[in-house]
Amino acid sequence: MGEKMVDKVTRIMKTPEQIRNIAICAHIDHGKTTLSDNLLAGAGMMSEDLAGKVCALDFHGDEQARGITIDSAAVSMVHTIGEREFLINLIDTPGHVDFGGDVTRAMRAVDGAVVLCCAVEGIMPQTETVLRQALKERVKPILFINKVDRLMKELQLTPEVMQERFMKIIASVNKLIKSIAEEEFGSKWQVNVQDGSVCFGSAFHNWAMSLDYMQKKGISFKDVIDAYETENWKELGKKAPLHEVLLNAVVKHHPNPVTAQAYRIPKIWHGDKESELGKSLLSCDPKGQVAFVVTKVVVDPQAGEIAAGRLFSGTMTKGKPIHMNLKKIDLRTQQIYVYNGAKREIVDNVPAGNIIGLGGLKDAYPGETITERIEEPFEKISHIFEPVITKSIEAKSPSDLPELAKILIQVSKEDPSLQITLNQETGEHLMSGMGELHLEIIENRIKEEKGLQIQTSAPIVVYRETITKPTTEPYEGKSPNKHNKLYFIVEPVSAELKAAMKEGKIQEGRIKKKDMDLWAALEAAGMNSKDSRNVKEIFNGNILIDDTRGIVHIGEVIEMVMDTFEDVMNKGSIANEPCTGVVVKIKDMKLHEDAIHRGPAQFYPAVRMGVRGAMSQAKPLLFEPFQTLRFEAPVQYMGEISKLIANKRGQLMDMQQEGETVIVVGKLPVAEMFGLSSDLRSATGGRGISSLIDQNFERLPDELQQKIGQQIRDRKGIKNTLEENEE
Ligand SMILES: Nc1nc2c(ncn2[C@@H]2O[C@H](COP(=O)(O)OP(=O)(O)OP(=O)(O)O)[C@@H](O)[C@H]2O)c(=O)[nH]1
Ligand SMILES: [Mg+2]
Repeated sequence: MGEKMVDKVTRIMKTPEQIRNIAICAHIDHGKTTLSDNLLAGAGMMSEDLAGKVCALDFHGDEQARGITIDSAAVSMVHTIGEREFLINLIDTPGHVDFGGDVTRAMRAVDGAVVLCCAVEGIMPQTETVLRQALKERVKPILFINKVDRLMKELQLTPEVMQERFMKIIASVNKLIKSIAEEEFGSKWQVNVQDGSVCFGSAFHNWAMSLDYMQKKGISFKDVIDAYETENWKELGKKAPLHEVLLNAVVKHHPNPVTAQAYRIPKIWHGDKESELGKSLLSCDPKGQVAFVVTKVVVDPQAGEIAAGRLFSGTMTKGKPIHMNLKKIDLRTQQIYVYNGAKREIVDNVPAGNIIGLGGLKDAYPGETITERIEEPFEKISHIFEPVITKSIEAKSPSDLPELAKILIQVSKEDPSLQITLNQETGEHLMSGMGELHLEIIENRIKEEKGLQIQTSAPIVVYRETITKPTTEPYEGKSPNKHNKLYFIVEPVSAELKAAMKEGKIQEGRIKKKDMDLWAALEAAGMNSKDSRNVKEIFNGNILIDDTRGIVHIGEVIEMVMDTFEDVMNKGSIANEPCTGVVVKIKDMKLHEDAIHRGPAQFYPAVRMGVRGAMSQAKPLLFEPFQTLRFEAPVQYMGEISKLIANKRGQLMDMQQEGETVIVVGKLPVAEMFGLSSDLRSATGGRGISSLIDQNFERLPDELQQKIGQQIRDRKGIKNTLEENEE
């Protein structure tokens, strides 16, 4: 008997040069899971006959039933090139935008991405989104053009037209990489046929080609065409097996963890690079301090919570004392898992550079940084889109309330794109998610997988509060004892700064030290250098600036100002909805000499009064979520689609005809989008599809401001706090 697979995996894990950490990502349905299955089968970790037919990586029942991926799934496999063995740690990601948060998080764990593109559909909105997600984390893309069988079998294209189609896809992907990536990577990471960073094939029929491979094996494009003419594509799968072609390309073009961490760490970890941990992170040192980032939490019926993620530094051993930097908890590691195919196996220790699972970390959420001592955590993993719809949720039987609370905590760990809040006024739980499907899936999982009977409300949209003009003079906030006075002005965040924040160029959080990178990023987005140096905190798209001078005790009170700033930004004064796009500047402070008279009980109300008061003078308004959608349908439905958009308070942005197909881009308020997919189906005889391009919060029309504000307040059982402030 040869070496057991798990022993092989654990052996190669110790040689970083032989590791590749990759994600498979694409627009919905382009074939990611079929391809991932195929790779597993090729590596001998799944029966070849099943590959492509079962989507074995869609572990959940609902994924199988619906035929879509909901959760990202990690697997590991061994790939051999000549004499050399490589460990491929792979994450299959979901394509539906509602689950896009999982893609963002997976990108933290990997160094390379295989971007799939369906040869028939071509570049779709999510193709661009996944490229953004990858490049933001400095994850290097390569391209796989999938479903090439359909070009021949269904569309019966000639070789020339097929090649033209490939060239068009490649050119578009390169244009996107160039425009999205940071300058130094934009040109370096262009994909091309010549060097084999572009492959094409059929995940369904188990074959793939790259120029490299074709030259090495003496296969020509004509062989591919012939195989389909003679209905002999099985042969193609033997001549050019998908796993061999694609994993060769992965090994050649994707970096090993040591190479990758040298340029990824400066982007995703903002601690001191000269420190012991800093050096160890940059070199992926297995002898250094442990640093692990959780990217996915899975609740296993037997094993309990498993936190999967990337070990960037040190060696994780069983029983090691560790610190969770966000939760600020000390504990010891329990089980350490590695992946052997799709199976989890318990091991004693794993060195840096791998994707692993940790058992028994009850309080770990995705995004957590686990180290040996208290350390600077990794950059927050922030998803491009925010939750836009909410439902209230309650247990059918009141006695199940504690169980519901427990399950909701579990669910929000498994899926941090879901936000759970408790409405203090009414005592009801609210869950906010990315879209209708997202909430539907969560609801069903609570019922089916967790076995709790629940009831939910109809969905409502999530609003934002913001201000629309600057205040003219400072607003005074006074402490209840009248001994402390603070003065605030507010102004809207500029469009340029907003864009920079959305693109992740500006990091959120409290600013503790001189952060030159942040100053530079703020100034690049148009902030003046005096303000940028005084920024104290960036919170949910709001900025706190200390514009005071010579206040002796400021160091003792600034934390309290920040606490209250967050509090006010979490609950705006119109309807307790979260605020965004507000710059708060502290202009002056008059503080009592004696610390005893400026404790939290005095300070919080003073800051709150000052900030809310200033905002009430700055024309506060409600913003609502808008989605920009791409509609595609046969050209005769052009009129129907424009009508659909207009009827939903939408705006037509673009319309283009490509052959028999019309592509329409429209921007619609989410509040009018409930049931859109069935409306679209009936408007287009079932032949129209839509996909999300972008999402933004924009001003709610004036005639709706009063009405919606009142509706939200009624729903939440709050009175009009804005009027209170204006008294
Ligand atoms: N003809 C053909 N069909 C394919 C190919 N690859 C995948 N499919 C089919 O496309 C559909 C979607 O495949 P999946 O692998 O589930 O796609 P996915 O990208 O994982 O989908 P999501 O995870 O939901 O985004 C299935 O019906 C597959 O059988 C291919 O190369 N050729
Ligand atoms: Mg899938």
